[in-house]
Amino acid sequence: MRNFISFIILLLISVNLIAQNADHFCGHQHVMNKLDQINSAYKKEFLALTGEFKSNRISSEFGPCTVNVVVHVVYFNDEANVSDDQIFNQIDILNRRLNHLNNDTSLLRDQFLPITGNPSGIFFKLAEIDPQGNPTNGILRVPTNRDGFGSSNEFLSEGVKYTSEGGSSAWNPQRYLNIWVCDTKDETGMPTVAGYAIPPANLPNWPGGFEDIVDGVVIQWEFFGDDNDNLGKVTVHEVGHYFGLRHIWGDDLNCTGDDGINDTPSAADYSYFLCSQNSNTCEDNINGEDLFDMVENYMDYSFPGCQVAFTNDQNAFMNWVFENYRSQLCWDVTSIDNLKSQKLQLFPQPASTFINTGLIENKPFKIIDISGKIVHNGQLINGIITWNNLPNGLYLLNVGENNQRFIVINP
Ligand SMILES: [Ca+2]
Ligand SMILES: [Ca+2]
Ligand SMILES: [Ca+2]
Ligand SMILES: [Zn+2]
Repeated sequence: MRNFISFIILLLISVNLIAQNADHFCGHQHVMNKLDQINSAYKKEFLALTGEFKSNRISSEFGPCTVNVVVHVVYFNDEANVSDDQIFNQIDILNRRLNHLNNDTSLLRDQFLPITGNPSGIFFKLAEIDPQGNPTNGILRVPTNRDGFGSSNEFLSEGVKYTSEGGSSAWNPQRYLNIWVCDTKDETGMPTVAGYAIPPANLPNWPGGFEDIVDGVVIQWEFFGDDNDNLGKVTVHEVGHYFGLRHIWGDDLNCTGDDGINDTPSAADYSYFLCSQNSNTCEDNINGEDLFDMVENYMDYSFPGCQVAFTNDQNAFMNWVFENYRSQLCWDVTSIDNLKSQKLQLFPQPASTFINTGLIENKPFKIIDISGKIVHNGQLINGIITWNNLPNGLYLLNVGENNQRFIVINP
């Protein structure tokens, strides 16, 4: 093990080489493992979600709709204070690559043409209004005295999401896709990952216990934008995870692992950052064909230069997650007044430890039980109310002029 770790450290002496090492590439497995530790049903519930999609989906029809993005550039050295141009560039890459509008789709082999071409319908723009309703350019530049947010026993860099920990606190994750661009390096001086994503907290594959984990995307700063060997693909890959996608090889070393998506060919393993066109490690039947391992897919670990597509089903899955669980990310300046005066949209229901109001402003609230007694009050945080102990029952939530009933059932 020690030799292996030394090997990894040697391998990582050049930061560009992170992209050549699976453990240090995308933190998805670390995220999955962390969530599975907190809730052992996590992976099982994830499979239930993809099963629900498979049986209910007809086509991806939501949108097009534009996600409001806030980029937190949290920098220790000036070089990590990435330029506005690189930020604009990364947003453009997301728009193109999630909608099959990139100009390198000719790299797709013919056999993948029938399963690609549809857009996700998900577009991105830097936010123009902040959570207080003030104009913004959607970019927060935050100097920090922390030279890295990772640690060797905790691959994730969650501290970057909190101003109190030297990072930059999230804007309401119901209303904004938060992207943190930072240094994930640990005590050894090496970045722990190129990036990772936490999916939205109200996905059905995100059961109780995770409401304290702020969703969004974290990117090692050298990988942001296209002025690097990665060409902005890490962020595309992580936004894929953010909308619920998994790795196409199923995160195992055989053909059993399933990403839950019908039209992505299974693969025994990831593609070792190569672009090999002759690899067909698992037999599958996709529209009657046994397709090659799809190195062209953003959710593989293949050579970034050959990653040019999501499949139609991957795009439809992201669209379905967006429509059913994240449609509040999509709003524009003209609707800001509507958002401020909107009705409560309480979920999940029944609730057990928290409820999301869908509100954009952090207003005071009261929870009143059936006898008329106020049992909990305070201020909304990112539109969410949490509590320690509310007995099972029916409650009334009051926020300003709005009143709505909800049910609590403790598991
Ligand atoms: Ca598949
Ligand atoms: Ca596999
Ligand atoms: Ca195959
Ligand atoms: Zn990944």
